[in-house]
Amino acid sequence: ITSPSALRVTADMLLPLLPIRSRVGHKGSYGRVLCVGGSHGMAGAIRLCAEACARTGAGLTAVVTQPDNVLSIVTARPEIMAVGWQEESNEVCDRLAWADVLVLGPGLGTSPWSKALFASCHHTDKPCVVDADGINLLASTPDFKVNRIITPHPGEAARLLNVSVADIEADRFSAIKQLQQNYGGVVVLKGAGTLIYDGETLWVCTSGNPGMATGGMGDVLSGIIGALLGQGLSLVEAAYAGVWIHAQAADLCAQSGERGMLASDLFPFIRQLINPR
Ligand code: NPW
Ligand code: AMP
Ligand code: MG
Repeated sequence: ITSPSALRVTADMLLPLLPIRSRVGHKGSYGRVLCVGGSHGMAGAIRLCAEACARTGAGLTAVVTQPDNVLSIVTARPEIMAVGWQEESNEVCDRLAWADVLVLGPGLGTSPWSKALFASCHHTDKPCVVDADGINLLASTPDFKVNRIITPHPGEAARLLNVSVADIEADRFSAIKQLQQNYGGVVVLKGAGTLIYDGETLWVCTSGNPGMATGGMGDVLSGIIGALLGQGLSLVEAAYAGVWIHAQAADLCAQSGERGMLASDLFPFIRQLINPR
């Protein structure tokens, strides 16, 4: 898991990065984050992403998704602003203009609707987290971007590099370096011993546990990272602090057992970690 050249992410790195909640702060002070995704059957992915974002302290969280998903998302979490997107609609341009940060991909799918929505958003020069099907669509239209974090699991990393999962796992250090060279920005290579690399420094997170091997866990991570970008952390700070908060929340959650953990079970622990006593 570790390499002599990798810096280990630790608890004491987090607090100096989190902005103080000023007594005169308002919701516009802590980031407007737009989460884009959730095709048919995957409303849960974008809802988990958006709720994780709100629970990590973002001032305002919005979702652009399949029209059918809007009601379920806002019913379950009325704090989130959700709008449905159809291919002829300008809604996503308005929302992109509003946003400080974009999280693109959880549950997005790879259908023509997904590809059109991806194309409408991905040109942004705002700080951006690309995850899940956003990564799969990026693999078919590769580009190099500085202001972006990509968060592949080994299956997605294999698609980005056009190699096998076994190749990625055989040498995760070479894989993340190749991903950063090809795609730019910051790369988070997920899995036990998640790696973070910005082209200069390699970080490793040794927190986390196999209870995290459950659907929606990665969608929560992308929302956490989006919220940290919204609160003014740099790309690499948001990436390593987000990975640590996510993994540490999962370790606290696993104190009552790794089996049967749910991605949404992490929310109270995230809140505990970003508000230490
Ligand atoms: P295998 O065959 O399992 O051994 P995909 P996805 C391989 C949404 N979701 N970790 C793996 O190998 C996501 O947001 C919606 C993970 C398989 O071949 C995406 O938009 C949910 N995979 C969409 O579903 C909850 C690994 O990679 C492939 C691996 C698809 O995302 C679930 C899996 O990758 C989900 O989050 C590793 N360590 N190593 C919801 N509630 O709405 C190898 N693989 O095909 O991109 O599928 O990750 O589920
Ligand atoms: P995804 O596959 O996109 O849902 O992401 C899964 C998340 O859970 C990533 O953050 C992984 O690093 C984490 N995860 C999954 N399995 C493990 C494991 N065995 N040990 C540590 N972290 C894990
Ligand atoms: Mg995922």
